[in-house]
Amino acid sequence: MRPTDLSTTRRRLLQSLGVGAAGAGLGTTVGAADPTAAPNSMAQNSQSNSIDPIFGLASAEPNPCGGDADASCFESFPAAVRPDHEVEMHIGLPGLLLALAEQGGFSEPTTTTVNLEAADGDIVARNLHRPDATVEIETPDGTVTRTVAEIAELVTATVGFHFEPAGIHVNPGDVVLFSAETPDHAVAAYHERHGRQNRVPDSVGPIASPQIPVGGSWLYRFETEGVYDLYCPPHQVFGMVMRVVVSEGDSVPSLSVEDTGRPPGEETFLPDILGGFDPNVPSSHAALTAEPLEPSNIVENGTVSWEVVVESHREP
Ligand SMILES: [Cu+2]
Repeated sequence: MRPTDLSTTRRRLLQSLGVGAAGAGLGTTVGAADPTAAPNSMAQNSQSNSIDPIFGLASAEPNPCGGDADASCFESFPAAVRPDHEVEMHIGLPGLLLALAEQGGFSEPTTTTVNLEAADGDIVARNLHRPDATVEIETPDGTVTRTVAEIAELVTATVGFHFEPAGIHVNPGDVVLFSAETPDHAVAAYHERHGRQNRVPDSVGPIASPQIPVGGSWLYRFETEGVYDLYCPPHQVFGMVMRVVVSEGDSVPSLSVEDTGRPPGEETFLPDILGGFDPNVPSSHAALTAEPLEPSNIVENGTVSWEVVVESHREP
Protein backbone atom coordinates (compact mmCIF):
# COMPACT_ATOMS: atom_id res chain seq x y z
CA MET A 1 0.00 0.00 0.00
CA ARG A 2 1.12 3.55 -0.65
CA PRO A 3 1.74 5.89 2.28
CA THR A 4 -1.58 7.15 3.57
CA ASP A 5 -2.21 10.85 3.69
CA LEU A 6 -3.28 11.38 7.23
CA SER A 7 -5.97 13.96 7.53
CA THR A 8 -5.12 16.93 9.68
CA THR A 9 -7.94 15.83 11.92
CA ARG A 10 -6.47 12.41 12.50
CA ARG A 11 -3.06 13.87 13.07
CA ARG A 12 -4.36 16.40 15.55
CA LEU A 13 -6.29 13.75 17.45
CA LEU A 14 -3.40 11.34 17.67
CA GLN A 15 -1.14 14.15 18.81
CA SER A 16 -3.61 15.41 21.39
CA LEU A 17 -3.92 11.92 22.81
CA GLY A 18 -0.20 11.36 22.90
CA VAL A 19 -0.29 8.43 20.51
CA GLY A 20 2.86 9.70 18.86
CA ALA A 21 4.72 10.61 21.99
CA ALA A 22 5.19 7.13 23.41
CA GLY A 23 8.00 6.28 21.01
CA ALA A 24 10.19 9.19 21.95
CA GLY A 25 12.44 7.14 24.17
CA LEU A 26 13.61 4.87 21.39
CA GLY A 27 16.50 5.42 19.08
CA THR A 28 18.82 7.50 21.19
CA THR A 29 21.58 4.99 20.67
CA VAL A 30 20.94 4.64 16.95
CA GLY A 31 22.20 7.54 14.92
CA ALA A 32 20.96 6.65 11.45
CA ALA A 33 17.99 9.00 11.58
CA ASP A 34 19.99 12.18 12.24
CA PRO A 35 18.24 14.64 9.91
CA THR A 36 21.40 16.68 9.33
CA ALA A 37 22.97 13.56 7.86
CA ALA A 38 20.01 12.78 5.60
CA PRO A 39 21.57 13.63 2.22
CA ASN A 40 24.38 11.16 2.84
CA SER A 41 22.65 8.53 4.93
CA MET A 42 21.78 6.17 2.06
CA ALA A 43 25.30 6.35 0.68
CA GLN A 44 26.74 5.68 4.11
CA ASN A 45 24.35 2.81 4.65
CA SER A 46 25.14 1.36 1.25
CA GLN A 47 28.85 1.60 1.90
CA SER A 48 28.54 0.00 5.30
CA ASN A 49 26.72 -2.91 3.65
CA SER A 50 26.14 -4.53 6.96
CA ILE A 51 23.14 -5.29 9.11
CA ASP A 52 23.87 -5.04 12.81
CA PRO A 53 22.68 -8.11 14.79
CA ILE A 54 20.95 -5.81 17.30
CA PHE A 55 20.21 -2.54 15.50
CA GLY A 56 19.75 -3.81 11.93
CA LEU A 57 20.21 -1.22 9.20
CA ALA A 58 17.95 1.83 9.01
CA SER A 59 17.46 4.32 6.20
CA ALA A 60 15.43 7.50 6.08
CA GLU A 61 15.90 7.67 2.31
CA PRO A 62 12.90 6.85 0.08
CA ASN A 63 12.22 3.12 0.31
CA PRO A 64 12.39 1.45 -3.13
CA CYS A 65 9.71 -0.97 -1.90
CA GLY A 66 7.39 1.71 -0.50
CA GLY A 67 3.84 2.02 -1.77
CA ASP A 68 2.72 -0.37 -4.49
CA ALA A 69 6.16 -1.59 -5.61
CA ASP A 70 6.39 -5.28 -6.56
CA ALA A 71 9.03 -7.77 -5.39
CA SER A 72 11.52 -6.60 -8.04
CA CYS A 73 12.09 -3.58 -5.79
CA PHE A 74 14.41 -5.80 -3.71
CA GLU A 75 16.93 -5.55 -6.59
CA SER A 76 17.42 -1.86 -5.76
CA PHE A 77 19.22 -2.78 -2.53
CA PRO A 78 22.95 -3.57 -2.42
CA ALA A 79 23.45 -7.34 -2.74
CA ALA A 80 24.98 -7.65 0.74
CA VAL A 81 21.80 -6.38 2.40
CA ARG A 82 19.17 -7.30 -0.20
CA PRO A 83 15.85 -8.20 1.44
CA ASP A 84 14.07 -11.51 0.88
CA HIS A 85 10.74 -10.42 2.41
CA GLU A 86 8.84 -7.26 3.26
CA VAL A 87 6.72 -6.34 6.28
CA GLU A 88 4.74 -3.09 6.14
CA MET A 89 3.76 -0.95 9.12
CA HIS A 90 0.32 0.60 9.02
CA ILE A 91 -2.19 2.67 10.98
CA GLY A 92 -5.58 1.17 10.16
CA LEU A 93 -7.87 3.88 11.52
CA PRO A 94 -10.54 5.40 9.23
CA GLY A 95 -10.18 9.19 9.16
CA LEU A 96 -13.95 9.62 9.31
CA LEU A 97 -14.15 7.63 12.53
CA LEU A 98 -11.38 9.71 14.10
CA ALA A 99 -13.14 12.90 13.05
CA LEU A 100 -16.38 11.65 14.62
CA ALA A 101 -14.49 10.68 17.78
CA GLU A 102 -12.98 14.14 17.95
CA GLN A 103 -16.40 15.78 17.87
CA GLY A 104 -17.61 13.56 20.70
CA GLY A 105 -18.77 10.32 19.07
CA PHE A 106 -22.28 9.06 19.81
CA SER A 107 -24.38 9.29 22.91
CA GLU A 108 -25.50 6.17 24.74
CA PRO A 109 -26.93 3.67 24.15
CA THR A 110 -25.87 4.03 20.51
CA THR A 111 -22.13 3.52 21.13
CA THR A 112 -22.78 0.42 23.21
CA THR A 113 -24.97 -1.20 20.55
CA VAL A 114 -22.41 -0.36 17.84
CA ASN A 115 -19.67 -2.00 19.94
CA LEU A 116 -21.79 -5.08 20.66
CA GLU A 117 -22.40 -5.55 16.93
CA ALA A 118 -18.80 -4.79 15.97
CA ALA A 119 -17.46 -7.32 18.49
CA ASP A 120 -18.00 -10.26 16.12
CA GLY A 121 -17.37 -8.20 12.98
CA ASP A 122 -20.90 -8.76 11.67
CA ILE A 123 -23.20 -5.74 11.80
CA VAL A 124 -26.92 -6.53 11.97
CA ALA A 125 -28.43 -3.07 11.52
CA ARG A 126 -31.72 -3.82 13.32
CA ASN A 127 -29.75 -4.61 16.50
CA LEU A 128 -28.39 -1.06 16.58
CA HIS A 129 -30.04 1.76 18.51
CA ARG A 130 -31.70 3.98 15.84
CA PRO A 131 -29.65 2.53 12.94
CA ASP A 132 -31.04 5.06 10.42
CA ALA A 133 -30.35 8.14 12.55
CA THR A 134 -27.79 10.37 10.89
CA VAL A 135 -24.75 12.19 12.18
CA GLU A 136 -22.90 15.08 10.56
CA ILE A 137 -19.13 14.81 10.64
CA GLU A 138 -16.83 17.78 10.07
CA THR A 139 -13.82 16.79 7.95
CA PRO A 140 -11.06 18.84 6.31
CA ASP A 141 -12.92 18.30 3.02
CA GLY A 142 -16.28 19.49 4.33
CA THR A 143 -19.22 18.10 6.25
CA VAL A 144 -20.34 14.54 5.53
CA THR A 145 -23.49 12.79 6.72
CA ARG A 146 -23.54 9.14 7.79
CA THR A 147 -26.11 6.86 9.41
CA VAL A 148 -25.45 4.99 12.63
CA ALA A 149 -25.43 1.75 10.62
CA GLU A 150 -22.77 3.14 8.28
CA ILE A 151 -20.62 4.19 11.23
CA ALA A 152 -21.00 0.69 12.69
CA GLU A 153 -19.66 -0.71 9.40
CA LEU A 154 -16.70 1.68 9.67
CA VAL A 155 -15.99 0.45 13.19
CA THR A 156 -15.83 -3.19 12.03
CA ALA A 157 -13.61 -2.15 9.11
CA THR A 158 -11.09 -0.78 11.61
CA VAL A 159 -8.09 -3.08 12.07
CA GLY A 160 -5.86 -0.61 13.93
CA PHE A 161 -2.09 -0.27 14.14
CA HIS A 162 -0.50 -3.33 12.59
CA PHE A 163 2.33 -5.11 10.83
CA GLU A 164 1.40 -6.61 7.48
CA PRO A 165 1.90 -9.53 7.38
CA ALA A 166 1.58 -10.19 11.10
CA GLY A 167 3.16 -13.62 10.78
CA ILE A 168 5.99 -14.57 8.45
CA HIS A 169 8.17 -17.66 7.94
CA VAL A 170 11.75 -17.04 6.79
CA ASN A 171 14.86 -19.14 6.29
CA PRO A 172 17.86 -18.65 8.57
CA GLY A 173 19.93 -15.79 7.11
CA ASP A 174 16.99 -14.16 5.31
CA VAL A 175 16.70 -10.38 5.41
CA VAL A 176 13.33 -8.78 6.18
CA LEU A 177 12.59 -5.23 5.03
CA PHE A 178 10.32 -3.30 7.40
CA SER A 179 8.62 -0.49 5.46
CA ALA A 180 7.07 2.47 7.28
CA GLU A 181 3.95 3.29 5.27
CA THR A 182 2.64 5.57 8.04
CA PRO A 183 4.29 7.62 10.80
CA ASP A 184 5.58 6.76 14.20
CA HIS A 185 6.49 3.08 13.96
CA ALA A 186 9.48 1.12 15.20
CA VAL A 187 10.39 -2.55 15.67
CA ALA A 188 11.67 -4.21 18.86
CA ALA A 189 11.94 -7.80 20.05
CA TYR A 190 10.31 -8.95 23.26
CA HIS A 191 13.53 -9.17 25.28
CA GLU A 192 14.46 -8.90 28.93
CA ARG A 193 16.73 -5.94 28.19
CA HIS A 194 13.66 -4.07 26.93
CA GLY A 195 12.00 -4.93 30.27
CA ARG A 196 9.86 -7.59 28.61
CA GLN A 197 9.37 -11.30 28.59
CA ASN A 198 12.02 -12.98 26.47
CA ARG A 199 10.19 -14.16 23.38
CA VAL A 200 13.13 -14.73 21.05
CA PRO A 201 15.47 -17.71 20.62
CA ASP A 202 18.23 -18.14 23.24
CA SER A 203 21.31 -16.01 22.51
CA VAL A 204 19.37 -13.48 20.40
CA GLY A 205 19.92 -9.94 21.67
CA PRO A 206 17.58 -7.00 22.32
CA ILE A 207 16.76 -6.30 18.67
CA ALA A 208 15.59 -2.72 18.10
CA SER A 209 15.12 -0.32 15.21
CA PRO A 210 15.09 3.44 15.52
CA GLN A 211 11.73 5.11 15.01
CA ILE A 212 11.30 4.92 11.25
CA PRO A 213 10.12 8.02 9.35
CA VAL A 214 7.33 7.60 6.79
CA GLY A 215 8.75 6.30 3.54
CA GLY A 216 11.87 5.06 5.30
CA SER A 217 12.81 1.48 6.07
CA TRP A 218 14.71 -0.86 8.35
CA LEU A 219 16.46 -4.10 7.44
CA TYR A 220 17.05 -7.02 9.76
CA ARG A 221 18.72 -10.38 9.10
CA PHE A 222 17.22 -13.29 11.05
CA GLU A 223 20.11 -15.72 11.59
CA THR A 224 19.09 -17.95 14.49
CA GLU A 225 16.34 -20.54 14.11
CA GLY A 226 13.35 -20.09 16.35
CA VAL A 227 10.34 -17.89 17.01
CA TYR A 228 10.72 -14.11 17.34
CA ASP A 229 7.90 -12.02 18.81
CA LEU A 230 8.23 -8.35 17.84
CA TYR A 231 6.35 -5.23 18.83
CA CYS A 232 6.10 -1.60 17.76
CA PRO A 233 7.08 0.36 20.90
CA PRO A 234 4.70 3.32 20.35
CA HIS A 235 1.78 1.07 19.38
CA GLN A 236 2.22 -2.07 21.51
CA VAL A 237 -0.62 -0.81 23.72
CA PHE A 238 -2.90 -0.93 20.67
CA GLY A 239 -1.93 -4.52 19.85
CA MET A 240 0.77 -3.84 17.24
CA VAL A 241 2.79 -7.05 17.43
CA MET A 242 3.96 -9.69 15.01
CA ARG A 243 5.73 -13.05 14.88
CA VAL A 244 8.67 -14.15 12.72
CA VAL A 245 9.34 -17.90 12.51
CA VAL A 246 12.87 -18.74 11.36
CA SER A 247 13.45 -22.31 10.23
CA GLU A 248 14.69 -24.53 7.41
CA GLY A 249 12.05 -26.08 5.20
CA ASP A 250 8.87 -27.13 6.98
CA SER A 251 10.37 -27.53 10.45
CA VAL A 252 8.40 -25.82 13.17
CA PRO A 253 10.50 -24.39 16.01
CA SER A 254 8.87 -24.11 19.39
CA LEU A 255 7.99 -20.86 21.05
CA SER A 256 10.44 -19.84 23.75
CA VAL A 257 8.95 -17.61 26.44
CA GLU A 258 10.81 -16.68 29.63
CA ASP A 259 9.28 -14.57 32.36
CA THR A 260 12.01 -11.97 32.44
CA GLY A 261 9.75 -8.91 32.40
CA ARG A 262 6.45 -7.55 31.22
CA PRO A 263 4.35 -9.91 29.12
CA PRO A 264 2.50 -8.66 26.03
CA GLY A 265 -0.33 -6.38 27.17
CA GLU A 266 -3.76 -7.95 27.66
CA GLU A 267 -5.61 -4.68 27.14
CA THR A 268 -5.93 -2.52 24.04
CA PHE A 269 -6.36 1.23 24.28
CA LEU A 270 -7.82 1.59 20.79
CA PRO A 271 -11.30 2.59 22.12
CA ASP A 272 -9.62 5.47 24.00
CA ILE A 273 -8.58 7.15 20.75
CA LEU A 274 -11.80 6.24 18.92
CA GLY A 275 -14.21 8.13 21.19
CA GLY A 276 -15.35 4.91 22.84
CA PHE A 277 -15.89 2.91 19.67
CA ASP A 278 -14.40 -0.56 20.13
CA PRO A 279 -13.61 -2.47 16.95
CA ASN A 280 -12.55 -5.49 19.06
CA VAL A 281 -9.03 -5.56 17.66
CA PRO A 282 -6.85 -8.02 19.60
CA SER A 283 -4.49 -6.84 22.34
CA SER A 284 -0.81 -7.73 22.00
CA HIS A 285 -1.39 -10.78 24.21
CA ALA A 286 -4.51 -11.84 22.30
CA ALA A 287 -2.75 -11.49 18.94
CA LEU A 288 0.29 -13.52 19.99
CA THR A 289 -1.91 -16.31 21.36
CA ALA A 290 -4.31 -16.31 18.40
CA GLU A 291 -4.47 -19.53 16.41
CA PRO A 292 -3.40 -17.95 13.08
CA LEU A 293 -0.08 -16.90 14.65
CA GLU A 294 0.78 -20.36 15.95
CA PRO A 295 4.25 -21.16 14.58
CA SER A 296 2.93 -24.24 12.74
CA ASN A 297 0.29 -22.14 10.96
CA ILE A 298 2.85 -19.50 9.98
CA VAL A 299 5.20 -22.17 8.58
CA GLU A 300 2.33 -23.80 6.70
CA ASN A 301 1.14 -20.55 5.12
CA GLY A 302 4.40 -18.61 4.74
CA THR A 303 2.67 -15.38 5.71
CA VAL A 304 -0.39 -14.60 7.84
CA SER A 305 -2.24 -11.34 7.31
CA TRP A 306 -3.18 -9.12 10.26
CA GLU A 307 -6.76 -9.19 9.02
CA VAL A 308 -6.83 -12.96 9.52
CA VAL A 309 -5.68 -12.46 13.12
CA VAL A 310 -8.39 -9.84 13.69
CA GLU A 311 -11.09 -12.05 12.14
CA SER A 312 -10.12 -15.03 14.27
CA HIS A 313 -10.20 -12.81 17.38
CA ARG A 314 -13.69 -11.55 16.52
CA GLU A 315 -15.18 -14.99 15.96
CA PRO A 316 -18.07 -15.46 18.37
CU1 LIG B 1 3.49 1.17 15.11
